[in-house]
Amino acid sequence: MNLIVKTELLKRLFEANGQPVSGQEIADQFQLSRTAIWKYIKELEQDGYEIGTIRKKGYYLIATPDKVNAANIKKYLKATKYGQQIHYFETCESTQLIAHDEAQNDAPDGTVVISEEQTSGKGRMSRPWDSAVSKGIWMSVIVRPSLTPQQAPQMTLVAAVAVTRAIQDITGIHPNIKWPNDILINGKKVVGILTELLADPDRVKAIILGIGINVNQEAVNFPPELQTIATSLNIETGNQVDRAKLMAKTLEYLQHYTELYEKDGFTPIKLLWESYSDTIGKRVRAVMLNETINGTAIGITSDGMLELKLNDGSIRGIYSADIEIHK
Ligand code: BTX
Repeated sequence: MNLIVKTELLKRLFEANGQPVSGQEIADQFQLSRTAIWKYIKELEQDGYEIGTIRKKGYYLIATPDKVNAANIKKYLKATKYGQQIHYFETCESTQLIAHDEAQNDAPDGTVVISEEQTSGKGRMSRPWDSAVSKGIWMSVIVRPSLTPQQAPQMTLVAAVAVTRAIQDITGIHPNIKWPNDILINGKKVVGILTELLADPDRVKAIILGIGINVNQEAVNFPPELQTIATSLNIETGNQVDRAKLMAKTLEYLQHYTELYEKDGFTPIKLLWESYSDTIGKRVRAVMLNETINGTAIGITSDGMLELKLNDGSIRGIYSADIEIHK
């Protein structure tokens, strides 16, 4: 009840665009007293909203805190399933760890774990992910698509397409995807995606999509070793970007493309992915655990493998590697 009333109050305050909203009307709608509504207003103020009062007219919104909490996301959210449950933290070690617990505890499809800060953000192969306070979107989405464990790795590519499209819609910038999971702007990493699987041999129980988007950092907010390889939407556009709006758009596309993948298979995702990719057609070096190979990236297969044409003309498919693109 608490969250429903708060969300409705906020929605009305936003929709009123600075004009007063009647506390009495909301009190009537929820069959609460005006004092109860006033208490919710005080809670919102504690959450960082600045709210003014005009006698006999009601409450009006002066300023919104820059937080990616459920109330802020929900005012933009069009996805019907993803983001309906949001677990919000000011700080945590890694949203992936919390999402794993939630997934084991039957969290529904589309549940989101989001934190303003991660003290131990994870990349692939135990690499660290820098997650500065309130500068990015550090979220894990628990998805339960009807896919076999063999089809699950392609969800990384589904997520990459969804995030790229969302960034494009919100900022007008056209990022590139580098196989399999990096999203780059001007050759620097702006997004990282980590896909983890909870599965039985024949059935996917949940896929945990860890998505890190650098949004409002300035160059100095990155540690020195990342300053030449990482960027943010703020650095690239010169503008602060509304994280809640971008997150809502990302969830909308994530749901849309996951459903498309379930319904029509991988081909439409593959085509979209290839159109955003900066890997296809390039000479690349693929660094794998036990070997390194050079070749020209010619495409991705229907199960998400990157195909390289080697110098001797043979074709080699790779599932997992770090890719360096030759200039
Ligand atoms: P990755 O292994 O492809 O990238 C990790 C590498 O990227 C690091 O070794 C470092 O060189 C570089 N790097 C670290 N932090 C950043 C950053 N903020 N921006 C650009 N480059 C960086 C990519 O792994 C997968 C990252 C997933 C992060 C999300 S955040 C929410 C969720 N929770 C969690 O702990 N991880 C995921």
